[in-house]
Amino acid sequence: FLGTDVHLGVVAVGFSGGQGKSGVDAAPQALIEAGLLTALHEDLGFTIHHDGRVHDYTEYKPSSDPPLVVADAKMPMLRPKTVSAVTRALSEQVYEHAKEGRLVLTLGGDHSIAVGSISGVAKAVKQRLGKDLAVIWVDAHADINTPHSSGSGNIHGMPVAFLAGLAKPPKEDPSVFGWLDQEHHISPKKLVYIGLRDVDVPEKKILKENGIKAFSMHDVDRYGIGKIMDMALEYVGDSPIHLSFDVDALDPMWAPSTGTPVRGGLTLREGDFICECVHESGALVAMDLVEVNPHILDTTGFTGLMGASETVRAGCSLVRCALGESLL
Ligand code: HAR
Ligand code: MN
Ligand code: MN
Ligand code: MN
Repeated sequence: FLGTDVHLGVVAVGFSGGQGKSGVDAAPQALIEAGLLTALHEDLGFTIHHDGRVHDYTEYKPSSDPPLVVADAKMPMLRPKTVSAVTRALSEQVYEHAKEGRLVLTLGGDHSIAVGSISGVAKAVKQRLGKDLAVIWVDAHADINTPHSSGSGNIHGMPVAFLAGLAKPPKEDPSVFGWLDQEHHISPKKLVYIGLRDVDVPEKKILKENGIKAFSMHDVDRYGIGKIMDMALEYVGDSPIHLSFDVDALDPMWAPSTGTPVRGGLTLREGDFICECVHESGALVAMDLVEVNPHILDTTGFTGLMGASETVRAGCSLVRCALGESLL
């Protein structure tokens, strides 16, 4: 049993405020009901530290949170105070696990929650190991818009910009992500994307200007997923890895039930392979699984219910692979 004596901290985040569709907040419950945590304990041998709750963070939500108009921005930021407060609370929860040396699994929720999970792990890794955290971001999208460049105002399209310090708390309300400080940040040089195929024009500019490593679906087709993982892990070097897996990186054929599906994605097997390689590196310290939306029905040729349960199944498979299931 590889997971034997490995302590796994689990945070279940039922949060959807980083985007406009409901249902993604139901994902942690669906994943847990599908047996994910039981499998991690019984089959992989992890000691699981989970408070038994799916957090909705209502206690952190401000009573009023109007769209924040930012000067020269195309769109106002949506639910800024809420996303900031929720991710701040999550950051502390994740930090509490990571500082004990636990591997941390965060079950989202939309991808805005990565501001919380990654910042909490980055801080613990700096303190415990004196190292910078590397992030492998597997996604159809780059999620690196700033409040200025975003065409939607949805914060799930911005987490990387705030984490990498490329977006600052807006002048109009500096309390929004004002809690993020140096120890929470990641370096743009320690970030690798895999699976990109729906990147906004201003995001492409941000990637280029900051020399950020990105493997698009075009690169996956050209090199094959085996070579992509060799290159990604070589780029990461000996840094501890946070794997942030957006289920929409998978083709909608495998993961139809997600808020912003994009055709031409990874097969489930390629997604599992990414997770297996990260596991095999021995450097995994945390994982997010996000954007599973069990309530979005009929997004493809699957019947609605099938699409939702297949997406939950795919999500469970990705997590199990990252935590060592495929090891013989
Ligand atoms: N780039 C678009 C935006 O900023 C779409 C963001 C994407 N949605 C996600 N994140 N599921 O990966 O709004
Ligand atoms: Mn037991
Ligand atoms: Mn994403
Ligand atoms: Mn995405």
